[in-house]
Amino acid sequence: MTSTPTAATDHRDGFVPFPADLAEQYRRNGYWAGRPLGDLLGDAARQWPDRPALLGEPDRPRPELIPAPAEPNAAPAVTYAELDAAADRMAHGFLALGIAPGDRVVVQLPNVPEFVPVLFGLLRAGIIPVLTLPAHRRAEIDHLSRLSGAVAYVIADRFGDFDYRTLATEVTATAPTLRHVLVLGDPGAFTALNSIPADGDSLPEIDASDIALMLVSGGTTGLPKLIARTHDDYTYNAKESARVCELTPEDVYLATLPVAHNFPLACPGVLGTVATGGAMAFLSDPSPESAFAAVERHRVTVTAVVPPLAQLWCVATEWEEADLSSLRLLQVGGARLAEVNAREVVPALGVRLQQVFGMAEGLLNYTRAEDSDDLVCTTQGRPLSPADEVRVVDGDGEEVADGEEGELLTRGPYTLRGYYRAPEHNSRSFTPDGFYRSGDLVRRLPSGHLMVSGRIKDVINRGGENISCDELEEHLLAYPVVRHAAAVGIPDATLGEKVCAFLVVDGDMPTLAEIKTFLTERGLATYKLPDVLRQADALPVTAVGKIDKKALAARG
Ligand code: OOB
Repeated sequence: MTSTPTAATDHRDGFVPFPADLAEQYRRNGYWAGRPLGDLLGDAARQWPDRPALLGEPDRPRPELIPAPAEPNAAPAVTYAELDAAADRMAHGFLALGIAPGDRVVVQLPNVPEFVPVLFGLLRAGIIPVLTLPAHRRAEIDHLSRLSGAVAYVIADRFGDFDYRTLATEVTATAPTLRHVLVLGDPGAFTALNSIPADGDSLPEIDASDIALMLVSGGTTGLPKLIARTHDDYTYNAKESARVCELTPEDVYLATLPVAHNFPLACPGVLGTVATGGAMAFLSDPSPESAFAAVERHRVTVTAVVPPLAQLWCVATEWEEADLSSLRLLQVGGARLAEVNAREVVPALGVRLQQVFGMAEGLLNYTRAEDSDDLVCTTQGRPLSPADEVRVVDGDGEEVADGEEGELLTRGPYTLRGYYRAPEHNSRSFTPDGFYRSGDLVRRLPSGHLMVSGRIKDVINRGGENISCDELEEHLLAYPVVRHAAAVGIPDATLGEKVCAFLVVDGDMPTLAEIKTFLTERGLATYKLPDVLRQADALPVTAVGKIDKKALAARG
């Protein structure tokens, strides 16, 4: 060994692997197949070479990075064989630039089809993508580049009215390890992504227990953390999700949420679609107008949204006239879908609803096709894998009975054992026997279905009384004109915190007195009633579209 670790060896510093005995068990029981994640695409190309993989848009029928088809009259969609070849050329191109297997590359792309050859190119070269969201800005990108020790940053030239090349100029000036900026579109002072594809003979051998990619934690406090997902665990995550969601080669998946997020990426998302030979379309604007047009144009069968978007889509069916009849499954997750809103989905959109309660850290819960309407509308599903271990515990770490509220702890074949390079944080976020403390409050039914009742920290402490924001919001949503509701704690000299409720309404804003009377009539305890009521045109959202409580509290 030389004294200076090479990039290829040091990527495992600060990675917390699965313990050997459990890993062996996951392999023996067939959860882990020992195959690199990049093989999902190779396998699909062998099985379905001529099936459409990436669907183009009317103004951009063929994505960049994919060579023009050999036959001039070929269909506009990119086939699996073409996508596979493009991913190989990207892999050789990254290596030719001097980016080595094990190096980290920050990827920040909007929802465009080019995301797929870039991702698979990196995976096949053994280079580790750090998947950031389009909404991340200097603070996050600088932090994630440093934490991962990334050597390159992949961006699109612009998206909406934001120029990522300006951000890249700022970040390369401060993040010490970034050597390359690769740009989709007009590169400006940097390197064009479409100038790098290259031919080559061999790609590196990949150890399936090694890190495949890094996801960014969705945590609402502090700077994001990195979640290293292995080839074994993420392949299982995507394939098993595709199986549970009954994806087939006939499915058309629409990536509506930012595709770097675990939900549209692998639950079953893009990777699950690749694993089953379906087609993919990419939406950069999730407004009902553009989403519904995309559903009609591509005959989309499956997509995933967050609850605020599901609500917006339901309302929009009143005026949007696009044909949504191809849609068979609407996955809703990422935050709690109130029962009243869940019950609206089927009549408004005419699709099957699936609730998904997941986390970038691993554990996924899905409602299943065979579940009753009540289970689908009132629970957030049950674990994906028979090997998922779930404990629901009280404040002392003791398991509570079914139906009782407690914190969800979990470990399993696709749940992380520690955040990347975060030992201090890990000592708090994991139990000594390796269970991840999710911070989510849930109740488990005897069937194994979970009902999410809130976050341990999403509680307002009003003069010593704890108020669950989720509970209060559910009641507020029952008020006729209320479309969205969010409760936050705001500082108060006497009580410590008091309750501030933000409402988005269709019609006249109720007064505080009207709301208090309504909630009291619903049987809510007096100490839980809002002290302050504020009207909002819209609630601020996080990078993936969940309601941003931090921003609201600051406004309170
Ligand atoms: C998904 O992943 P993240 O990492 O952005 O956020 C995870 C957290 C969970 O711990 C929970 O607090 C919340 O988001 N959450 C839900 C939920 N789904 C996620 N809370 C209530 N109900 C739900 N259905 O958000 C994510 C990852 C993969 C699939 C789906 C969502």
